[in-house]
Amino acid sequence: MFDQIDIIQQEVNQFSSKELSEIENFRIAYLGKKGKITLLFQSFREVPVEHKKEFGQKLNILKNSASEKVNILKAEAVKSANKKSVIDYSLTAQPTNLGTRHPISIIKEQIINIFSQIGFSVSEGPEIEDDWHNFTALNFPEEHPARDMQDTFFINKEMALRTHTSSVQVRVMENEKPPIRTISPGRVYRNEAISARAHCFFHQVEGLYIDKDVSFADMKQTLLFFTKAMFGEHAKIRLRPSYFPFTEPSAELDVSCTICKGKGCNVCKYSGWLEIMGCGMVDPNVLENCNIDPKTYSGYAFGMGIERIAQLKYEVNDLRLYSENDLRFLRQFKSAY
Ligand code: 2NL
Repeated sequence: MFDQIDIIQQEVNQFSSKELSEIENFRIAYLGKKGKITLLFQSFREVPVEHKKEFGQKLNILKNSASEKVNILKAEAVKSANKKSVIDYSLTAQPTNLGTRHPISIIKEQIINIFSQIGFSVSEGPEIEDDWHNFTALNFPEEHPARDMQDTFFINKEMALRTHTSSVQVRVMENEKPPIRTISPGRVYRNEAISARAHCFFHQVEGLYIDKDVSFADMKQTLLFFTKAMFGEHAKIRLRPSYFPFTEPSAELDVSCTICKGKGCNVCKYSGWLEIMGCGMVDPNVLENCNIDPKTYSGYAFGMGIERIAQLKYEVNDLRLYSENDLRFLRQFKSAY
């Protein structure tokens, strides 16, 4: 009899299940009317008097441990069944964290939109360029400082990270016949110490228009259209003479100060004007380098920094903010399109 208690106790200890029906079957088999433990209680009468006390105690421990086991296993089974099947549809939805577009992307899209309205396509090209497309075809003299390690990130003697997206436009001229009317947005690299005003990479949009009889006046009108579309109808432009190896004549384009509207403030250093891009007539040497006959065709080109335009539109005064991924900065462009 005592042996039987020990055997059943072992069976109880070993039993485990996550299924409610199995647990109920176990309960019936051990604690039910004809269960093993219940039957042992019935045999209590047959136990000799001197063993009755010990037998009773052991039997009670067995019964309690079996019913405790049943209760615990049932509770666990009910809990995991609830987890699987109960979805509270009345709960409010989890808030989703919507990202924001980067200010550089926003301005880039705006520039593309404006130029596409007047027939410009978009061209892209490699960020790692050879010497020909980045410098030589663009009329850079052999000893030009931009070809120096100090100004350009070289990968080897031949290849470098492009310093402007003019390299993309050289590729377009080599591969297509005029009329060519395209802009090339993209990231460019310069070997500069990082500060509020300079960074080792920035973003550019360059434009190129080549056809018969393209004039400086055409360029001026196109850039006036762009400036008004970007900064508003009130915007005025002026062109100042400048120099680039790849354009002749060359000019710098200023817009009337977007903050003080030309009256004079600390953003425009009391001049009333802000520089926004470089431009000029494509140098005949560049056309020739790209197999376009400069006697038949002429063209204008321009280049602007996207960071510079964004700085004026959003009044951001530190270039580093664009690449630090500080959410406090980026979240401010939530409502921008
Ligand atoms: C600037 C000035 C400029 C160009 C870029 C260009 C491209 C070809 C031929 C001739 Cl393929 N010119 N691009 C022309 C004048 C100025 O950029 O300050 N950019 C940020």
